[in-house]
Amino acid sequence: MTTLRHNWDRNEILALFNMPFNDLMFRAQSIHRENFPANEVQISTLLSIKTGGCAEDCAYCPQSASADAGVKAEKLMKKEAVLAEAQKAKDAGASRFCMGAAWRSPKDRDIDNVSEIIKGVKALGMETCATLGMLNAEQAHKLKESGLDYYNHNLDTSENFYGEIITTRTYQDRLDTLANVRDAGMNVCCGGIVGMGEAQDDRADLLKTLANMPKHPESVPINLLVQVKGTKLAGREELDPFEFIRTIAVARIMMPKSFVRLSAGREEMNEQTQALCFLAGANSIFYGEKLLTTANPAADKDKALFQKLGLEAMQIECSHLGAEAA
Ligand code: SAM
Ligand code: DTB
Ligand code: SF4
Repeated sequence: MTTLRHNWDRNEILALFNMPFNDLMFRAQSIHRENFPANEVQISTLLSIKTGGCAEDCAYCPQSASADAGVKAEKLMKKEAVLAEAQKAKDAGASRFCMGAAWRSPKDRDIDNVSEIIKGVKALGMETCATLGMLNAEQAHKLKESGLDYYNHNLDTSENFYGEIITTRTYQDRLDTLANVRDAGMNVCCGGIVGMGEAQDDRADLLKTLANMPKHPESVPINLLVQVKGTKLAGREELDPFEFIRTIAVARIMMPKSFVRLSAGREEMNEQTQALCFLAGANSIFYGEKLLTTANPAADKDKALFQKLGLEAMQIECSHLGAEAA
């Protein structure tokens, strides 16, 4: 039986990262199939419901007002338009609909508007996820009451490297939001980005912070930096794909019952790298042509990949598998 640990130290995590590749894959895949159906992948679709003009200075992000990436600032989408997109995503096979907003933190009026949207998406029979920036306790409760299943808020990287990437809010701000989401009773979706020029120590420390939380996040997105022209991180040296796959495997080993999402960056990856990520224990993806503002593989390309690998879309009833026993 898998035991869940919350007391990892950096050296043992680094030892996992540096195992012989075959040993690491074998260990991660063994843990994966003890806890999840071996060939099922949960599918989420993303929609940017409020794009661009963001007050934060996240160095990777095309939506920051400090970037020059050609992303136009827009207002919050109308409820009807969001519901039409959610219906399309459902028809295409997505079990969860994730809504992103380029806010530093939502205003209370924004929470009211988004709550109405969430109720509408729930009524379509989908799981809901939102990522709206920092939340206080009251806002988190309101979202929970409206039926929000997951809140995505990433730590992005290690505490040590964080200052190189974002200066407009602190690591502690992020941890406080995550605690508010947890206390409100929502599922936590929290991960980070690799390939930003961080060291392996930083990747290990990010996973350590995630796994040593009182409860593992139910969903752990591992994003590969999408290098967007006009952002501060454009032109960074690319991460070796094997190091990316190792990061997925170590996340799977440390958080055995969490969904590990092979998140942004798939458009830039070949099929073989993606297949190794699934072997390493990734069991969730974003599906559909677009992430928030950047490209994701076309749906028919993903269908063909699933077919080649014998993978199936996980049905919504299985999603409780991600829950950690209290
Ligand atoms: N504004 C909210 C916030 O940052 O909390 C929510 C939306 S924000 C775009 C959600 C996440 O997308 C970020 O935390 C980051 O991890 C990821 N992200 C943004 N731009 C990215 C990029 N170029 N490559 C990979 N991941 C990215
Ligand atoms: C997450 O960890 N990755 C998603 C989602 N959460 C919101 C966002 C990826 C964004 C990639 C850049 C873009 O498309 O703007
Ligand atoms: Fe704003 Fe989120 Fe982009 Fe940071 S990641 S600039 S908070 S939209």
